[in-house]
Amino acid sequence: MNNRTIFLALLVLITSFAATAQANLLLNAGFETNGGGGQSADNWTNTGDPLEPGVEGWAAHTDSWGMAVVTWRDDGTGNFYQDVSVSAATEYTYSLWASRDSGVLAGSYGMKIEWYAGASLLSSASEDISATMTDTMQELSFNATSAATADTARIMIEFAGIDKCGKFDDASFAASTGVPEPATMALLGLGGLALLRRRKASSIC
Ligand SMILES: [Ca+2]
Repeated sequence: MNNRTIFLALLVLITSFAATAQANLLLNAGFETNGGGGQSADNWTNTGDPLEPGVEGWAAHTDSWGMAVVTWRDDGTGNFYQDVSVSAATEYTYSLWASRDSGVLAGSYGMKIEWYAGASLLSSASEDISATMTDTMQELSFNATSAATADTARIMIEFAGIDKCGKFDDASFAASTGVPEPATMALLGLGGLALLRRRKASSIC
């Protein structure tokens, strides 16, 4: 196998991985279209008593708006979510950028996915992000496999008794199958380069 063949083989391999990258199923994932400061974002439902979540410019990670959870409206308990259609028994990756005000946090923040068949809740998966969130925006994510008969997922941020404001933006929910981690891509690239160098070193051409 010559260098050109190896290069083409690597190109096909990387291209095939790229072709399987799955689309973000969430609409208005950056909360940019909304009812104005303190209101809900289009495609998202906010709950609370009264509404703790609402869009704010100061909660943005990118562009103009992010979803904020404020502590001054009530008891710091509620959620915001969006429903999307899913395939059954399929692994998905849920990620978003998040931060919270500094200081010791009372209560908890969580990323949660609820799996439904029609209107029936089948099961859920959640990740407590209270200890991970800091006062600097960072991307948080976890993977979960949909229930055997699921056709809908409710993608949610929930909070209970929190006393520090939260900021959320750039959410993503996508099938995770076939998408290599960036580290895997980097290793593939390094491996390919090493292979080419070794071939070149031993080449008599
Ligand atoms: Ca945004």
